Amino acid sequence: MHNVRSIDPAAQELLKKAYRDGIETVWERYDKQQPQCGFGSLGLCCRHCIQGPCRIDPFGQGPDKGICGATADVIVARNLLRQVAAGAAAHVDHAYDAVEALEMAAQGKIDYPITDVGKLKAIASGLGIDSEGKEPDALALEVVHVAYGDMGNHHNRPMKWVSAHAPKQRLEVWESLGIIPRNPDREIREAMHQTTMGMDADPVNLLLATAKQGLVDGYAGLKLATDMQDILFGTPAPVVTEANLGVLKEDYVNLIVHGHVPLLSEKIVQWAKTLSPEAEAVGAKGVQVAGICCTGNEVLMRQGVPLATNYLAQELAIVTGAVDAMVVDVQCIMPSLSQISSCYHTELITTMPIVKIPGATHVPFALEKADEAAQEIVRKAIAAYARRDPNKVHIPDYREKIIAGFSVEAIAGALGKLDADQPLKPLVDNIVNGNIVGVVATVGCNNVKVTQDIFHVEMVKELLKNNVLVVATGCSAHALAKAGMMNSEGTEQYAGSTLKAVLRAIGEAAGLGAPLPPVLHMGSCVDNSRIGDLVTALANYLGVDSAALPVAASAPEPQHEKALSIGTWAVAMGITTHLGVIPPVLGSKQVTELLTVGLAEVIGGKFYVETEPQKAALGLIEDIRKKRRALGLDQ
Ligand code: XCC
Ligand code: SF4
Repeated sequence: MHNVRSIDPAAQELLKKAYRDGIETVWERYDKQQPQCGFGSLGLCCRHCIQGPCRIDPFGQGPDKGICGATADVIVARNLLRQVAAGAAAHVDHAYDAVEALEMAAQGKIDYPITDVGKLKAIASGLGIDSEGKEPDALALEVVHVAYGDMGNHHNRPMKWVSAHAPKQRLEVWESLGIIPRNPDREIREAMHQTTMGMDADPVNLLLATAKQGLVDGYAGLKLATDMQDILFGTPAPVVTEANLGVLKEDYVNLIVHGHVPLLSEKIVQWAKTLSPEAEAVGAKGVQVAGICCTGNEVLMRQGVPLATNYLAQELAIVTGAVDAMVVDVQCIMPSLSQISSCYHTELITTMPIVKIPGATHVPFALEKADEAAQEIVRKAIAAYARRDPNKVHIPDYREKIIAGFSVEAIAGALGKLDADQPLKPLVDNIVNGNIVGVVATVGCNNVKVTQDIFHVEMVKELLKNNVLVVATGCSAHALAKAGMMNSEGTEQYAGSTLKAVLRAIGEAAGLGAPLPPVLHMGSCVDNSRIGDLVTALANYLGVDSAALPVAASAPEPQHEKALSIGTWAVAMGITTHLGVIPPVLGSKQVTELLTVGLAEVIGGKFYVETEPQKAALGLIEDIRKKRRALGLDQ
């Protein structure tokens, strides 16, 4: 139960309006679920066959085995593997759509550009493809061929996307553990098979399979999706805009894009500009597009579209009464949006064949007809504007300036102003001399079990104060953006003295006229691949294992299965990965011990669970200091 539901002032204001308007939100539904099932919370419930459900008594007084004989350890490990595989499936499905889009774009079958030929060549070269004298379309098709080759690999060879992009020393570790994925679809299928009734009963073997799913997620999901999207839409470069629901405008048609895949939202951003005269014809000043969740991050990074809000406040966006249309693609979309939209004039629009919500309008999105779908959606928003009831409108007056768009290329670009030949050198030098103690990546969601954004913000304050540089993605990035930690003022306010000096120097050299923000927005959740790329580049530059770097990760408020998959990838990279919400594993001492201690011995990384923000920050700093000492950077 909550005393405070959110620290976001816009959300707080809208919660009061929701109450007045008689709207039930995620927080009320959470309260109604109390107390939540103890068996489920501990991971001790199995429904993998229909002799069950079976549950293990955590107090040792009731049954200690399922009907088939599965123990608590087996049930917990199987459940975790399924969750991580499900998260990986979501990302791989996303990536597959992006590969298909690049293929069709290169074949001239769809009206999508190949925007970033430089990135295309860089990816081709990483895969060992010679770009000399080749047209972009032809080169793109060769890259697509390799991607499809991984997706359809019927041999026992490692996925090329893994072998081409992973840190060299990591490949040896994964090879020795036998966890390098061959084909993402095959691995996900295998995980489903391995966890069905009467299969694997060895918790250690199940956890290794889970680690393999982490690699599936990291390379066939995140990395592949980002690579394809950068080629199509461009690699992000710094952009300046604003975050929080105050970006909605009373006199504009407000169109929110929500979900994860930018294939449609890129088109919507484009058509919102083109069709602006039609909005003016109905008395609006134009069309304001704003983003929720990771689709929001995608169009922020590349187009500078402002952020509306993150996961937990998606319903509250509609409660403003000022959202004319909300268009959703995939993942993290609350089914409740339909009910809430019906209490206002908001047009909720679903677009994907696998995401339909009763009560929403479905505008089917297909790559071949993307422009038509985007136009139809923008026009629906314009039409809804005319139905907006001014008496129901309340836009909270909160927005924070943000600088986003920090791809690895953009970071190298800014640092390159200090050392053009070795752009990573200034960062590394400042890590070596201790001006920057280390780097923490904060990623992942909001979770209704935690006061919205509090863990992200409070933990990051502590990290910055201690001169730790923070990079962020996903809903964590939204939280830190809304809290004013992604602008130069944030550096002055939150960064410790040595970190501040470095950020000032970089900001000056890069011609920003102000310090670099203390938290660098690296994009959506699939853009965690960018953090992976940065870690890989640092490891290769220093010639050390990524597990040795003074780098850590944290998902302070994780809710989605995808967050577990991403975290598993980070652990497989050898990185200590903090979780601020306890996943359902405590029912097994063995699994819990392996995840938080035992795994580190074989894979170098581990999960670290701490539910108090300051303590979590200090724990991560302690971990970073240990790594610094091991590298001989500190005494
Ligand atoms: Fe969803 Fe990506 Fe989590 Fe936010 S952070 S709640 S997954 S939108 Ni990925
Ligand atoms: Fe019960 Fe075993 Fe069936 Fe799971 S697989 S429901 S533990 S009998």
